[in-house]
Amino acid sequence: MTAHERPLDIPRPEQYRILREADLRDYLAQLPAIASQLGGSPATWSISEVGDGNLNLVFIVRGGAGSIAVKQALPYVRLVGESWPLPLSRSHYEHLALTHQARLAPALVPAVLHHDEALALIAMEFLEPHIIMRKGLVAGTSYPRFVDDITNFLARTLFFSSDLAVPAAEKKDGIAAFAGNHALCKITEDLIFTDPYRVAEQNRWTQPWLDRTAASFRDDLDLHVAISRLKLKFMASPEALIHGDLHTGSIMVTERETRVIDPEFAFYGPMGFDIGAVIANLLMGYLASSGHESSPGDRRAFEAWLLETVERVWTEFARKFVELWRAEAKGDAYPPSLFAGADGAVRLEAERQAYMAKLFGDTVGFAAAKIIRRILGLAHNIDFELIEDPKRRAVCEARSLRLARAMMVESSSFRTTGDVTKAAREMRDWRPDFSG
Ligand code: SR1
Ligand code: MG
Repeated sequence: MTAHERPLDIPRPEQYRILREADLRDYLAQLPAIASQLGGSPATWSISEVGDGNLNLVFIVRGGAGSIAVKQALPYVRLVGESWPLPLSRSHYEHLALTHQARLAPALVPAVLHHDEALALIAMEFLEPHIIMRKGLVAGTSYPRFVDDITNFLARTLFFSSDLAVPAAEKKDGIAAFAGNHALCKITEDLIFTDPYRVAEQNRWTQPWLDRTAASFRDDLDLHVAISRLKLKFMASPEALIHGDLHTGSIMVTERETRVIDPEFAFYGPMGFDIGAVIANLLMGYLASSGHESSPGDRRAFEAWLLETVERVWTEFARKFVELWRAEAKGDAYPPSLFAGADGAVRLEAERQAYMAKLFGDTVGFAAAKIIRRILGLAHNIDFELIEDPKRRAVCEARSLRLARAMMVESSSFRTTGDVTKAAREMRDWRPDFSG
């Protein structure tokens, strides 16, 4: 049997049921390790469903001795309803990815306490007092540990699943192990790389202010070429095991800690998709910030931190990734025997720099795609949505769309992170013309 034929231990429909709070209590009560971690009698546990994401149920269970989080996949997209079925197997891939990430970056992901394939359920360490980073950014909070933590996560998870670090056979087994997660990839392929650029029933934007921009994006062939190149890269570049949905809603933070959650979109894809997701969400936080001001300019210091963070996410990631490449290159790519001697070492180092320059280009393109989808596509984010005055929101969104279009189409103007932050700073005070 080849790796591709290996049966996946995915939930069987007849064993699956959607858990209500009372069912979950009974279910957890018969798991000795979990019951003792919660402590006290199951009847006293408080259980509440708190999921505010687009796909799943999330419960917080509090007992006398401790608390846990329980995530259960629904057989459909929660945001839309039963009309949009979605495989439960995403829980299998999430568990696989969490296990992989825990090996490589143990302090940066929640500990898994229990996994039930049949119920598509994962019980995890409850992160407290962590909050979803996106909420913190809307409130104007900066996070001093974030750059170091997220760049450790990115550099280690991406490098150690790439052909630079692992032998070819192991890498291909990895690709095969995640290949079945194609329904989640398809969501990304449609919602990020296709729908915002065409008429699609589920698209929405802040009307009427963005009507003209949305129409122009549907007619813009330069943009259509650029997004199609990115889509192909997403579909056909199994560079590393990527998280696949690394926005600031998938990151939990305190001022001292960072944890990456929710890797259900994981598969072997292009590294720039993950790095771009982080950078896109920081840029959206930046361009949404003026919409959350109580008085003009009162968030300037926070905004400066966000742009500095954009720059440092890339430079620290690149530094750590190249360091790993110099020290831990045990994969089959770039065989050392081809780069022997002083000249070989010089050429290999130059090649590393060229690789990083290309990865930076991918990152900028994917970041732009992630911004556009949050403003013109189905799934929006609270950075903009919580700006109550729709015209004020539209101003922030129009600035973000203009920046993202430039990042995607004028890629030669974005060679460094400084180019990106300079363009974002210029966009911060641009006044869109909504007349006509
Ligand atoms: C229908 S799912 C919409 C979005 O939610 C997830 O968080 C992903 O970002 C996906 O694209
Ligand atoms: Mg998610």
